[in-house]
Amino acid sequence: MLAHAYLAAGLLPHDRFPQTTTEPATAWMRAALRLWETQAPFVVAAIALVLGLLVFTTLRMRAQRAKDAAPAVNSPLVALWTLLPLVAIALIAWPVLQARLAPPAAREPALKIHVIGHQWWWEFQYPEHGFATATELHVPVGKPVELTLESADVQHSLWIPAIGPREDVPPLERRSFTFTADRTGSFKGQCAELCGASHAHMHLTLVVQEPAAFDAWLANQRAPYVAPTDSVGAGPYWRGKRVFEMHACRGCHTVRGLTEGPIGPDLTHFASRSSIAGGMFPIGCSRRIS
Ligand code: HEC
Ligand SMILES: [Cu+2]
Repeated sequence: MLAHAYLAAGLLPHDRFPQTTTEPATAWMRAALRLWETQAPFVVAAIALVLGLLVFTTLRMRAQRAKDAAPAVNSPLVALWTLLPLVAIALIAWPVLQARLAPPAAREPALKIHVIGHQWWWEFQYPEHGFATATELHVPVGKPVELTLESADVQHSLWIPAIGPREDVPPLERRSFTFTADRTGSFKGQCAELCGASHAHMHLTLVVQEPAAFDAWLANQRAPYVAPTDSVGAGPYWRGKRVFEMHACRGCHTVRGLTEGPIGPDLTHFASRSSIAGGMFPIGCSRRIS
């Protein structure tokens, strides 16, 4: 409710801030949001009470000092002031701890994805299906998905606010978590650990799809590259392929069926992504790097 009130107030316009925590897509994140929404009014009330008392007592002390009277110490009141915050903290901590310590529902993942953080892009390997892609992570709705996280270089942190936990991706370590997206849609995420010059441009998009649409996506990604069919020597696709093969591109990029570059994103189906280069450029934008 409260989150929606903020949204309605225009404080968090969705189109400008798509990485919002107020539009959850997992049970975990819904619980976290509920916790925040139930506690926020009490926190605001507590702050108002404390600030109000502060102003009130300051004014009173001044009046007393003017009369040169030593302020009387009211011991029961002092005890109350000490105990009240303790009780308040316990009341806030209890549901938080409950939510944090609750063991996640152990469900056998329906899909396993290796997530590899690179400076400065996210690689997504689908080992059960034999392909890798970048920047755009596709999962089926309603199925538990296990993400295994690794870094190719420095420490990164995977954060897709709609699904919940922000998980560090340190080098030389492997971490994992499982989530089940409960609605379809596109959800923005971002590397959340300063990892070098282009860290701010290390975006990703989680695309949650109906199973049929997801299977169609899988089938397309699994397929090797398609050779250009336009006129040899003159067609733009053919010329593009030649540039790719003749220049250093092939040393870094894999196009399955054509090249096996181990460094950059797999480009076999890069035109199927909605954006490239860590989400900096939407596909189809005519930006040229001279
Ligand atoms: C030295 C290795 C290297 C060479 C050579 C290279 N690239 Fe890349 N390329 C990369 C890396 C690394 C990235 C990822 C950069 C990022 O997103 O921050 C990338 C990103 C890209 C992307 C965006 C892919 C995506 O999904 O985000 C395209 C397209 C691309 N390169 C095409 C080319 C072409 C065409 C050539 C040759 C003219 C080329 N690259 C040469 C390493 C290389
Ligand atoms: Cu980063």
